[in-house]
Amino acid sequence: MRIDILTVLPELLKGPFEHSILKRAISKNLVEVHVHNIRDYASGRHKQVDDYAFGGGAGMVMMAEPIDKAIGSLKGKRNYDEVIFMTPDGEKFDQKIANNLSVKENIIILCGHYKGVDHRVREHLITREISIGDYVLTGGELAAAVVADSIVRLIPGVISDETSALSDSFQDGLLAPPVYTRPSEYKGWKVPDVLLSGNDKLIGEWRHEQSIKRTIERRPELWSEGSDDYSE
Ligand code: 6GU
Repeated sequence: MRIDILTVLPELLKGPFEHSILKRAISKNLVEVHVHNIRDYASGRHKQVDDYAFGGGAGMVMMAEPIDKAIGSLKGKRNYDEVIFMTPDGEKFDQKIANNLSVKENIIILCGHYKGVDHRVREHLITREISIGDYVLTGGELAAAVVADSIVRLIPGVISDETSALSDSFQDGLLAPPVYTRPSEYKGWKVPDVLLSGNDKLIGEWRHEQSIKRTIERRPELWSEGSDDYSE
């Protein structure tokens, strides 16, 4: 898989891909992540990427031309499955969208900034618009990093134990059960006996019960949405 991220602040996207699991995924060639500065596609002496909004109002708007040129340059080299725009008024990101994107070959992620982008970009170039939640960030960069992280970890081979992505919270519509590690007792705080029993069947049942209990307590709306699948 290849992810191309377009931004006016490439520095903001350096860190997330240079560490730990994402770094290893990149060095194992399981994924390529390329960050492009939209300003490199701007014309004129000032390399302008934003301008005042027609009709007035506060805030600058990202111009269509540099974005069109950046996307056009990428599309000239390979086919893209999706051109995603990160924006607070997009579709709310969730595990289902992450799963869907993780099987794509090539995707472009455009990070919004300022007051937004010239709407013609959204009308003519963008195939999908994503928000990471109902709050406003200063730009789409951190949101793009969130989306890229959640997609990349689903690519087979990225997480050492492949089954661990399948047992994530949300993957089966349930929150994950509690986990513990050594020592079995710390300051008198005990690990549940069942986890030390060595009985895989009992442990599996306990984890499933805990998942259901935590989902009902913490995220009742997830339980009612998914309950059809677990009615047997
Ligand atoms: Cl994708 N962008 C911005 N600027 N704010 C957000 C967001 C995206 N998702 C939630 N808030």
